[in-house]
Amino acid sequence: MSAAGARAEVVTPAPVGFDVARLRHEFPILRSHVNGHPLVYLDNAATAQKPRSVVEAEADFTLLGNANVHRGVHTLSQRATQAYDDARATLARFINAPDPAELIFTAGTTASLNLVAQSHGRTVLTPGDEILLTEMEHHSNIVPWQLLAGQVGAVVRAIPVTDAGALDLAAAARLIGPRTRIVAVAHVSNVLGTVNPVAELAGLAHAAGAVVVVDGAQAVPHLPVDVQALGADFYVASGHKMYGPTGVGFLWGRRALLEAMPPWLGGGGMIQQVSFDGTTYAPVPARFEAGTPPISQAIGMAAAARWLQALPWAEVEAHERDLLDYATALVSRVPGVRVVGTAPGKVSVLSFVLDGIHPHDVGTVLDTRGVAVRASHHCAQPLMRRLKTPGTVRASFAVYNTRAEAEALAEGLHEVRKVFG
Ligand code: C6P
Repeated sequence: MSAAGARAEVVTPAPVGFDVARLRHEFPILRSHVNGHPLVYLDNAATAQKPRSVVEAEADFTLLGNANVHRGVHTLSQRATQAYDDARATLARFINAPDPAELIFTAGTTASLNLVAQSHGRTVLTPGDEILLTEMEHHSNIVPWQLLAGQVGAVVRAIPVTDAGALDLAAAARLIGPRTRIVAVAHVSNVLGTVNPVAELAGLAHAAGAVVVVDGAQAVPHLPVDVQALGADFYVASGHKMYGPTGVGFLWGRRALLEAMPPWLGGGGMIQQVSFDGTTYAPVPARFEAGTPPISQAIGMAAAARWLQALPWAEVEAHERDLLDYATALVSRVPGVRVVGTAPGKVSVLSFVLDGIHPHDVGTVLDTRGVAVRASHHCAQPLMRRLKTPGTVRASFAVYNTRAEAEALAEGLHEVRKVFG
């Protein structure tokens, strides 16, 4: 795999300051083979692989500590409750939230965004109000707002993206106005890798009296996140993209906003008193966690946060930057490649199209060589329209990827070129 030199031309050792080979031992799947080739997993933006410590944290709880939370007087239930609440505190620290009670466990980013739309949005919006998105949003940060807009008579608008894939901040300043109530933006684009200027947007939004909802799904695995420094009002993410389990995510919100929000889902665990004359609700966060929550998954996600926090971040960022630059240089040399998304400071994602070849065909040939990429519209069809392409090929990198894997990608693309001419 590493003898890629002839085609890829550049085979230079990475300036790695930490031991990637050792780190890879924590991910048994990375030693597997696919279609007779060593797996080259470059679909991390879809879901990241999980280190042993995360899987073990979840398994230990399930095998040795399993009980429901916030419901039992028995010892096992109290221990489970403690572990679940500890997970909340860990995640709150992970994003520098001022108070763990502001962090709500959900099923993931999509569920979190729907919760904000249906609870906060439905309460504050009136007909003619505006919800401002960006052209680079994932469908999860578009459709919930469209549903809401239809329900309350609001208008959805989008901040344009430049040809390089950066947010047009000047246009944002023009679009944010007295009717803007909500500005919802991806911290990092899942297609372009663009890191959006959230703090600047928050400044503009707050000056207009709007709140800022940040979709952090693609940011938390790659950037240290500080919700206070960002000036966010809500910040959401998924466990499975940050090396944690599926089926869990979080919504962080400012306490005053959360406290003003009505429940969205009703059920056990979110009430104070229930009677047929009326029901009163628990304070946050319980008010938004109806039913048995994803307990083992929350514990696994907290283990993932601890795992991430234990990494040497300066070195991780240098490694991921090097990988992205290296892969971009190699892939750009393949005849007919056009890289999509070249915003300065972008992270972790390399999207491209190959002239005359459908992305699905590229992905299929790469798969025969064990290289896993995503080839589609990436749940961002408005962005595809803006980019005038039905889809892209997307290689997305994680901390455990190597230069040799970038070379395998580039070699595979030369092969695609040979197959399709
Ligand atoms: N993007 C991708 O391959 P969920 O499915 O709820 O965990 O996350 C949804 C989501 C929201 N926002 C962004 C920026 C995302 O990237 C995603 C998930 C995956 O790009 C699967 S479509």
